[in-house]
Amino acid sequence: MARPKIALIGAGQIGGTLAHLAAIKELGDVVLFDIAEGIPQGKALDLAQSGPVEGFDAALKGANDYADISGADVCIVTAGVPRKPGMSRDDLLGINLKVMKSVGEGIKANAPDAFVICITNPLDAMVWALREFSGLPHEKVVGMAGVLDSARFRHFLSVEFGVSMRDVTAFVLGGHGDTMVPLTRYSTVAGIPLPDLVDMGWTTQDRLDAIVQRTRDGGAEIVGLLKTGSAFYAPAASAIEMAEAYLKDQKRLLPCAAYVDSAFGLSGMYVGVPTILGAGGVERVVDIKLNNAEQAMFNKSVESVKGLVEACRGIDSSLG
Ligand code: A3D
Repeated sequence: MARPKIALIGAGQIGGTLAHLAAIKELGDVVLFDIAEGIPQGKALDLAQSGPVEGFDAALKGANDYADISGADVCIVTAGVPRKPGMSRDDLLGINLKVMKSVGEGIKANAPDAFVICITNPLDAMVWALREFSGLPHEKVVGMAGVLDSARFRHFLSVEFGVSMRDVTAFVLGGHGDTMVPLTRYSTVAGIPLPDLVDMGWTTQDRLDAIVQRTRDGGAEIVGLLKTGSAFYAPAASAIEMAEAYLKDQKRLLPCAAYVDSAFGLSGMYVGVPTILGAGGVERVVDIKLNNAEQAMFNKSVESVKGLVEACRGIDSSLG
C-alpha cells in the first residue's frame, strides 16, 4: 500500500517543523509547497538528509507548483504571514485572506479529497475562508488552535502542580484570540477537576486565574521573546496530532476550530469546540454543557469571530 501523501502549504517556520515531525513519525511522504523559490526545496533536501541518521522512511520534496500536491491525503496550511511584536492576530486578516484564496483554489484543483488543517491566523476566520475558497466538505476542513492553546494550559498547570504533563488534561474552546475560553471545570489532573484542586489547596484561585490569563496571552508571550515571528514548535506538534488522528482513524477527542451547525446554539460558523477526529475528518462536534459564566465567555468569543468573518466578506465580495 502506498504511503499517505502529506502536503504542507507554506514552508516557513511551522511548515519546516511539520515536515520534520511528519517524517520522524513516518506519517507519510511529504511535499513542502511555498511561493518562495528554493526554500521548500532546500528544507526538503536538508530534512531528507536527516533520514539516515533518524532512521525514517519518508520521501520529502520541495515544490512551487500546486500540481505537486496532487492527490494529497492531508494538507496542512501555514501559508501567509505571522505576527510581529505589537501586532494582534487580527492585524493579519487582509494579507492572509488573499493567501487563503490562492491556497483554497490550489487545493480544490489538486487535492479535493484531502483532510485540510488550517493554521494561518487569524485562525477561525481563515479556516472559514479557506473552506469557502476550496469548496471542500465542511468536515474535511478544520482549524488548529484548541490543541495548542490546551497544550499551553497543560504545560503551565503541570509546572504549577509539579505533576507530569501526561496527567494534565485541559480544554480551551472558543476563538483563537484574546477571548479564548480556557474551561477550568473540564480541565483535570488525572480526572480531578481544577476547582477541586483549588479546594484541596494545590493552588489558589488567584494563581489559577493568572495561569488562565497566561494561556490566553501564550502566543503573544512567545512573539515578544522571539521578536521576528511567532511560535512554531508547539503549533506544528499540535497540527501533527490532528493529522495523525485522521490518518490512523484514531477517533481522538480534540478541541479544534470546526464547522458548528446546530450545536452550542450556533448555526453555520467555525469556532473552537470539542470534536472527534477520525477517518471521516470531523466526525462529531461534542456539544458539552456550559454554565452561565462559561457560556458568556464563549458567546463573547463567538461574537469576535463573527466580526472577523464579516470583515473578510467586506474585503472579498466572492465570499458568501
Ligand atoms: P513563516 O515562517 O513566515 O512562514 C509562512 C510561509 O508562507 C513563508 O515561507 C511564505 O513564503 C509562505 N507564503 C506566503 N504567501 C504564500 C502563498 N500565497 N502561498 C504559499 N506560501 C505562501 O510563518 P510561520 O510558519 O511562523 O506561521 C505561519 C502562520 O501560522 C502565520 O499566519 C501565523 O500567524 C500562524 N500561526 C498560527 C498559530 C495557531 O495556533 C493558529 C500558531 C502560530 C502561528
